Amino acid sequence: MNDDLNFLHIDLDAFFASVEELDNPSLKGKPMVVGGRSQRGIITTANYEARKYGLHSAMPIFKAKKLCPHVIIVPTRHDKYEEMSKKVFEVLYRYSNRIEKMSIDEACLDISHINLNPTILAKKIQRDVFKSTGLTVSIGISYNKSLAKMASDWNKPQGVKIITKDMVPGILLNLPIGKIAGIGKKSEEKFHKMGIYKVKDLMQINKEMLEYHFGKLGLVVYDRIRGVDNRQVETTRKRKSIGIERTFSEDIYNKDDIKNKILEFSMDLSKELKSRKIIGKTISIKIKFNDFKVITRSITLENPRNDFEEIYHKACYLLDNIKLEKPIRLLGVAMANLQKDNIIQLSFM
Ligand code: TTP
Ligand code: MG
Repeated sequence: MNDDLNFLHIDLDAFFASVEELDNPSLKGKPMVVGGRSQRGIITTANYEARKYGLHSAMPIFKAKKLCPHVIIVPTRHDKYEEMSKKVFEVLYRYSNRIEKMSIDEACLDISHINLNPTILAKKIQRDVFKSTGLTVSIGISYNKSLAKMASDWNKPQGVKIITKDMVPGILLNLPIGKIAGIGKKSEEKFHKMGIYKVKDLMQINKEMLEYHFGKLGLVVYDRIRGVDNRQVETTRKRKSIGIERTFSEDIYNKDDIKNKILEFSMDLSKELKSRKIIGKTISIKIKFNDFKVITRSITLENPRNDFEEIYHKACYLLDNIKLEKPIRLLGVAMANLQKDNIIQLSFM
């Protein structure tokens, strides 16, 4: 096992700005922010060029213009960012079914089942996301959720950082307290007023004192800086099945024709499962007759599979046990009872 390094946090680099650069490459290398065009607008994000001038998220546009008069301002296009975010998550689901979506550009993956060196895995994911979307990401890997998040922010953009148990708390001591997940702007200011700026200052404060001043947050912070975080990845989507289903332009009656369709669907389904690195135990078929009566039949295998031969043979077996009394207008083949295929082959890299 990967020395308990079961958490992978991924965060897109300058997300909204990078999407805009993809659509308009002439923006690359120039200071650019995404945000409202009006004077009262604020920046949603700045590309890395603009960050050199001190521009950042939530800064008013008028201030950005003062700091960098030649900054290019691009209006926000949420639909486009949602679409790109979806594409990124599709890539991530090829690696793990246990994914927690933290925001539009951020996710935490449970990678406990992946037997790959974590750096190789992170680089592989970076390459795959880039190949599918043209976007770059930073990745952090650690033995708990908050450290993985911190690690993903470590050397942006395109960073990979791994935090192992023996590195904590040493590696955290010189960090500004604002880097600790859970400490927002307000509590950061409160800490500053108490003369606490860095994690090493926080380390000096005992648990009772932290609880007294910050309540529950104080206790969380006390644990976090000592590398204690027992939260699990909260799966936000759990697919129950993956299937291929189609309504025909003309009803089919002939059994050989139906089997030909099953052959085609089984191949597509197997390809889909393999690309997501998923195996399943329950194969089912669904038939809708031309009077709209629907029949589904399923069979559960001893061991999970995703090869087309098994899907095809079992689906045909199910078909053979259905009385085909009328022409059919819809056919579906699906796999349920899914699990992640543990073996990620290095040769695929
Ligand atoms: P972030 O991941 O915080 O920022 P980022 O991806 O632009 O840059 P980084 O490389 O540092 O990760 O946020 C993701 C997107 O969310 C960001 O591109 C724009 C949007 N956003 C806002 O709309 N308002 C905000 O205040 C922040 C912080 C982000
Ligand atoms: Mg980001």
